[in-house]
Amino acid sequence: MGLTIVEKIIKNHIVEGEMVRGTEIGLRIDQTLTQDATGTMAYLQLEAMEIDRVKTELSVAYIDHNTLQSGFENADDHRYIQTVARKHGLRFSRPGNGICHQVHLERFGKPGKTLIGSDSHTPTAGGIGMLGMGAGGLDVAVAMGGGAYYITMPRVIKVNLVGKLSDYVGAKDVILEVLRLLSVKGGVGAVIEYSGEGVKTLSVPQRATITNMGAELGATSSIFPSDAETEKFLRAQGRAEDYIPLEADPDAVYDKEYTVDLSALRPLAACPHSPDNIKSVESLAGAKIDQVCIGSCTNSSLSDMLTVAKMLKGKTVHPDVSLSISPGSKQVYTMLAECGALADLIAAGARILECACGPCIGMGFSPKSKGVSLRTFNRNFLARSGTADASVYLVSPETAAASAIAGVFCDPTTLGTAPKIDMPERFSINDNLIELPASEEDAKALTVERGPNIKPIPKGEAPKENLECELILKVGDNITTDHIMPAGAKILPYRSNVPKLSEFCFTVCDKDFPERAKAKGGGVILGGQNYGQGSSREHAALVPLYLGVKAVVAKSFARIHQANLINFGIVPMTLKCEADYDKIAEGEKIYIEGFAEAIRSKDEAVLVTERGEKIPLVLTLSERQREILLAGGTLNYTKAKSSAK
Ligand code: MIC
Ligand code: SF4
Repeated sequence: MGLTIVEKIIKNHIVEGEMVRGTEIGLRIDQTLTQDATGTMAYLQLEAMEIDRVKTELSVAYIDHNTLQSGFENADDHRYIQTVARKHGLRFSRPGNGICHQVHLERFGKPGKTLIGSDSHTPTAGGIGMLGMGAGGLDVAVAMGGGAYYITMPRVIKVNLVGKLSDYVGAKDVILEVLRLLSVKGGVGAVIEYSGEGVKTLSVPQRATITNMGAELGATSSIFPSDAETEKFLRAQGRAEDYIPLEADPDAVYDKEYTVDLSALRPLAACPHSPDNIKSVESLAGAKIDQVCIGSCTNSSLSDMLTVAKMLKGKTVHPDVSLSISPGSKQVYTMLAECGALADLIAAGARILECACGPCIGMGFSPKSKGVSLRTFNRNFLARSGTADASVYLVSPETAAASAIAGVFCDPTTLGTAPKIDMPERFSINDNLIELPASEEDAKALTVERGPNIKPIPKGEAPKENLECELILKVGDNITTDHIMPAGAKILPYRSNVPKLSEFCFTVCDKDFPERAKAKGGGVILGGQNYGQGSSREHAALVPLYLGVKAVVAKSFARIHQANLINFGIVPMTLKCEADYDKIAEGEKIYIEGFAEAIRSKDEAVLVTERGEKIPLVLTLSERQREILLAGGTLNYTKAKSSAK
């Protein structure tokens, strides 16, 4: 039987388990990446596990999220990460060098290799045929130490692309169409593989836009074949030697197949507050807008920026619209400057930001009250922009630029023939902001700098035999990690300070939650479908741990968050019967007899409510995960394992 692309990569990297769908497998990881908002925790954990030098082929620490630096906190974190990287054998991408996923694609990603990153958009690397996966910082730390990364052997969904995109229809419209077809839950447990004749018509940056936003499908990863386009891109990056061809066998078996006709696609928009709430831009045309933001790891490549520059050239941004542009990397920024396109953007009235995540993670550029913001980003979750009552729409750079000029939603296909963008034979290459680590010998004398904002990591505890506590919070479906642990300019500086961070936990849903959780000494949370979707931030598990949360019961969990809960010793359990969700009320006392015993060896447990309702719960855990939970989390587990050795 033939293999899919992802199966070929897994076959070359599997170190534990069998390639049987739905079972746990361990993979050897070739490369890792971190960004600063999750990186501090990852490196604190690397240090706690006493890993002196990284054992991967390549590990890179990027600074791209917390670059506002409105106090000492971010700068302290940057210096901490820089000194850890030097000492422990990582490359360090300095602030100003760009967004991790864009830079990694340009300078480091390799077809056929594995990459995990402490950021959910790590699958961007699938644009060059690399298996990139988002993970919690602790899992990244383990991989840096040479340990395996565990996932459930994924289902493989094939998206067959036919035809060719029309003028002014972008790669963003392709992934928005896939989101319309599959929804934010449609990719759970799966890798999305793109194939078909249409693939050849898409450049690597276009493919990367599509794989990037596969994160919003809940997918484990997304991947394109590695072909002549991939070779062209790598050669233009001065990395022709990194190319290998990679495609699925003709008789590969897929779990599901969809076809997207690129020629039939029209510009689309994801409407508030979910990336799968899709409408055509045509149906929104004429509605007033207040803000446009172009950039983020989804749409900040040179070709995106050049397209926007050509559309804005000689025009002025509408007086009622504020337009921000953040190029994805120093390479993109430099090349925009070199060819004069930057001058066109500035002349049109764009507000040029540094090459970083910026407004995508609420670091500045929040919209006005009740503002309508069009963004080329990948997430429009409630309040993520920093303005709770704003309406954020996710669109292509083409739609964004056309609308910025018009002052209203504008379908760019009404503008006639699109400008032609020629990609360079060779990108401008200058890695001077990527610092190399100290040699192993020199590293011994180096000290790691730790500012006062860096607080110790809370420790998990072994579970009690019986669990008796309160249901301290009940929430609905599709709760994101932005609900659990919001980001933004006010909160992000505390990513390495869990006690301070805990003051903001779940406040988007319930402003009293942190106080209540503290007063009750913790308890259990009840969620709906797809609990914990979105970001990879392990703070969404660490902070509840700090507040005393012992278990989360939900209808279903998002992959990375479920792994993070287990890593910190919080037990994820699902409702056997979804209708039982209605039988438990917030504030009720609950009891689980034989809680620890269930974790040790059972697949089920029964939760009894104060009113005597008996609710069966399911524990879907591998042996390894049971051991981790019994040890009170991965840090305790790894330490116990290494001292046993
Ligand atoms: C995001 O897009 O939500 C982030 C910020 O990049 C996160 C990581 C984080 O919370 O630091 C992600 O996607 O994993
Ligand atoms: Fe940064 Fe936004 Fe991409 Fe997250 S989604 S990595 S915040 S640009």
